[in-house]
Amino acid sequence: RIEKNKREKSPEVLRNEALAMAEKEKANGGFTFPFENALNKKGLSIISEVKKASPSKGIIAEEFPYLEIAKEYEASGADAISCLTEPDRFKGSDEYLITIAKEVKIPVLRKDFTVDPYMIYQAKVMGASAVLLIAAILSDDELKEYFSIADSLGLSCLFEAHDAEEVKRCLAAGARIVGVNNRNLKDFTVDIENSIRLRGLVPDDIIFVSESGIMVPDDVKRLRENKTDAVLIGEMLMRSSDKSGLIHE
Ligand code: IGP
Repeated sequence: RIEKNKREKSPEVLRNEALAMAEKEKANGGFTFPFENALNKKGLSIISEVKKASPSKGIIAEEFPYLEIAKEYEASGADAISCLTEPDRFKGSDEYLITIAKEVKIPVLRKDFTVDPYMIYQAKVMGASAVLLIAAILSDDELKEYFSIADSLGLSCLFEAHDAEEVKRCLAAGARIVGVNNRNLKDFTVDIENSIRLRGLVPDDIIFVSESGIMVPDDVKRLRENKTDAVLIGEMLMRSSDKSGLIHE
């Protein structure tokens, strides 16, 4: 029901609501950008993903007590949560994010295919701290425009790239957080070496995230050794009873 109400808002009303929230934060001491702060801490940060299904794996979790999962992530030391809101291929929902953001203290990334400014204002109103900008589906101008809208609302952007060209485009758009997806979206194969290969293209003062296909503690070890600032882990944590992923040192 919540989700329906949110979507029924006109772009104008939604935008004003998001801007009002941002103004209030500015008046109360300014934006704190909690998502990037969480990833900026010393050592490897963990972004734990709440995900029911994916196009490559189908249904991952038959039972999906999303709020409990998010709370377990938080209790196990996750630095941030990634919540899928895309309803078709990922069986996500805006309502999941709204509830989780209200109930946990760590920042929440809206993991969706941002293709319209509306979705950024919506993310703000829903309580997200960050949105995803995928270089493969956005033009250079869109990357810049969406980043600037998010920034003006106090939202961080996770820029997602999967090859050298896209990493460069993200950096040119001003990215402060670059995530390299280890999943090849054409054939769904995963290879963590993809982020290791591209690591050197991203300057040290920019947060570097490795996304997808991180399945065993050794993957994490290898990424840590290669100066990765944060890992984004979905399936492995969703299937594990240990929501820390056994990856904290
Ligand atoms: C998590 P995995 O392999 O740990 O479940 O992957 C995350 O990186 C993946 O869900 C993802 C994603 C995306 C989902 C990466 N980029 C873009 C939706 C949209």
